[in-house]
Amino acid sequence: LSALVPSWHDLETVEHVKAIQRRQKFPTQGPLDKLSRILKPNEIVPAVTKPARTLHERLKPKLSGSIGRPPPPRQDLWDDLGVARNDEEIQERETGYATYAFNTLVSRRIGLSRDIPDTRHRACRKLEYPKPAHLPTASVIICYFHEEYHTLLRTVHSVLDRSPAKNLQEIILVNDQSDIDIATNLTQHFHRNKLDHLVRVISSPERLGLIRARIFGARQATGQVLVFLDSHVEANQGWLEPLLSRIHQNRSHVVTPIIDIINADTFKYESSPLVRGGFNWGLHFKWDSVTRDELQNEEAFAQPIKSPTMAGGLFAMDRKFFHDLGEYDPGLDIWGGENLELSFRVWMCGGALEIIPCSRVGHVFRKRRPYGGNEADTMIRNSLRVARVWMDDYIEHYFKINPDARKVDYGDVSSRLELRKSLQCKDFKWYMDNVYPDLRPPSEDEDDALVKADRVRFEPWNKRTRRYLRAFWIRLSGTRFCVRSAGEASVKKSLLVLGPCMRNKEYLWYETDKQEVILAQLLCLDAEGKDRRPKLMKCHELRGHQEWKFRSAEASAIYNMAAGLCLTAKEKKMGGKVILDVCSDGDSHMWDLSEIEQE
Ligand code: UD2
Ligand code: MN
Repeated sequence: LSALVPSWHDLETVEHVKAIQRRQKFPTQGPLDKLSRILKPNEIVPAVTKPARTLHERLKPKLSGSIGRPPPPRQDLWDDLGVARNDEEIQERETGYATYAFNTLVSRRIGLSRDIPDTRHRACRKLEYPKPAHLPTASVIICYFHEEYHTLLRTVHSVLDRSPAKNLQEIILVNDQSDIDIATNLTQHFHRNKLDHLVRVISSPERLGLIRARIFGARQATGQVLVFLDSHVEANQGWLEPLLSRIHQNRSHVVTPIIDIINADTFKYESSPLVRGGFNWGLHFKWDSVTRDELQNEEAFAQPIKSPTMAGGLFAMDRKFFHDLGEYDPGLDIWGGENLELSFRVWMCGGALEIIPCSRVGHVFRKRRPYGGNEADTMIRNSLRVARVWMDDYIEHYFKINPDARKVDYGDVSSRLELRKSLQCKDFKWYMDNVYPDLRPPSEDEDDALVKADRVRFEPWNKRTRRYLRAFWIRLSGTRFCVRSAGEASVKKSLLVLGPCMRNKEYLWYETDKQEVILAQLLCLDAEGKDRRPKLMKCHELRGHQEWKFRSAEASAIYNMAAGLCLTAKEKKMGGKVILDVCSDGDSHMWDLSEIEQE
C-alpha cells in the first residue's frame, strides 16, 4: 500500500508546512496542570477564537455553568496530556483503549472544545463565498455507537462553534442503540444549555448499523443540505461555507472536506495533504495522490478536486438529491461498502463527487473498530451487494481477489437494480473510462500485493520517510548497565534487559526524526501491550506507541507518548528487566543517552 500512499512532501509546498508549524505554536500558557484541567461532563466551555457570527457567540451569555475561556493549549504540550500520573489513570486509559480504541484519558482532559491549528492552504484566503443568508441551511447528522462522551460532545461543539448560525438548521445525533446513559446525559446537557432546539438526540429502534442509522437520521432532517459526520471529529475554521457554496452552485455536487488527522493516542491535530478517493479490486477504499501537474499554481490548492470515491464518513449533499438518488442501500449491515456504493451511484446517475480543500475536518483514525462481530464477513457481504448492483462484468475483478465471495449470500438486491434502471444511470464501463481511468484491471503478479493491500485498514497515509539522527546507548544513569534486546536485534517481540554496554547491534539505538527509537536500524521500541514490557516491533510510522520523548542528555527520562509511561529499570543488575512504569524522577527512570561515535 505504501506505494499508493502519497507523501506529504510531494504535494504541499514547504512554505505551507512551515506556516502550519508556525500556527501550531500557540502562545505559552501556564503549567501543565492548567492544561490538563479536568472538565466535568456538564461543564460548558465557551468556544475559543471564533468569528463573531457563530452561533456559540450569540448564545454565550445564555450558557449556564460557564467557566470562562480555557487556555489555548500549546501544541507541543498536548503531548503531555497523555501522561498518566497514577495507577487509576493508567486503568482509565487502558479501559478506554479497550472500549473505544483511542486514548480517552487525553480526550477527557481536553474537554468540550479547544483550539486547533487552521490547516487551510493560504490560497483559501483569497476565496469569497456568498453571504450565509444566500447559502442553503444544513442538517448535520452524526450517528454513533458506543462513542466516548467527551469526544462526541467535542464533535458537536466544534460544529456549533465553527458554523455560521444562519446556516445551521440542526444537529441530529443518532444513537444507534448504544449507551442509553450517554444519550440521556447528552439530552440533559443540551437542554441545560438551551441548545435543545438545535441539537436533537434521537435513538434508533434497534441496532441499525451506521448505514441504516444514517438513513434514519436523514429522514428526520429538515435542512436543505445534509452533512454527515462521524462521532469523533472536530470541524475546523470555516469548514461549512465552502461545502454549502459548492452545492449551492449545483445541487448535484456531492462534496467532502479534507479529512485531517487527530492522532488516536495523543489527540494532536495534524494537517492532511491533498488526496482523492479511489479503491482497489478487493473493493477497499484507498487514497490516491493528486499529481504535481494538477497543482501547478497556488490557486489549485483551493480548487475542488474531482474524486472517484469518498472515504464515507464526512460529506455534504443536497437533501432532496440524497433522497431522489435512493439514500443508501438499506441492505448494507453495520459498517463498510456504503461509501463505494454512494460514490458509484453519484457518478453514474448524474452527480459529481468532489473534495473541497478549503474545508477541513479532523477525524480520529483508530487502529481497530470496537464493534465486535465478524467484520470481514459483513464487509464481504456488503461489497458483494455493491458489486452486484453497480459493477456489471467488472465484478469478475473482485472475484479474482476474493474467490470465496462467489458463494456468499448477499440477500435480495432487486429494488436497488430497479433504482438503477429508473434513474437511468450510466454503466460501470462509463465510470471506469471517465471517472477512474487510472485503475487498471488486476494482473496476475499483482494479485498477491492487492490481497495484502486489502488487509491494510482504513488509515491515514503513512509518512514513509525516516531520517536517522544519531546512534546512542541507553545507559542507566550512574551505572554501567545499558538497555539491550534480550534476543538478537532482529527478533520481533524481543523484550529488553540490562547488560554491559557493548558495541554490538543489540545495544545500538537510533533516534529518528519521528521520535522513534530503533534498534540497529531494524525494529522499533514499542510500548503497546498491557504487560508494561516494552518490546521490539516492526516500525509502523504512526507514532503512538512508537513515539518517545527524551532529552539527548545525561539523566533524561524516556517516556512514551501513547502509554504515558516511562522506561524503567526494574532491577539494577545484569540481566535486570526493563519495563514501563509511571514516570517519576527516581533513579531507575533516568538514562544517559550519550551518542556513540560511529567508526
Ligand atoms: C470510514 C468512514 C465511516 C464509514 C466507514 C465505512 C471516514 C472518516 N469514516 O470508517 O464514516 O463510511 O468508513 O462504512 O470517512 N456507527 C454506528 N453504528 C454502528 C457502527 C458505527 O452508528 O453499528 C458509527 C460510529 O460511531 C462512527 C460512524 O458510525 O461515528 C463511522 O464508523 P467508524 O468511525 O468506525 O468508521 P471509520 O472512520 O473507521
Ligand atoms: Mn470514524
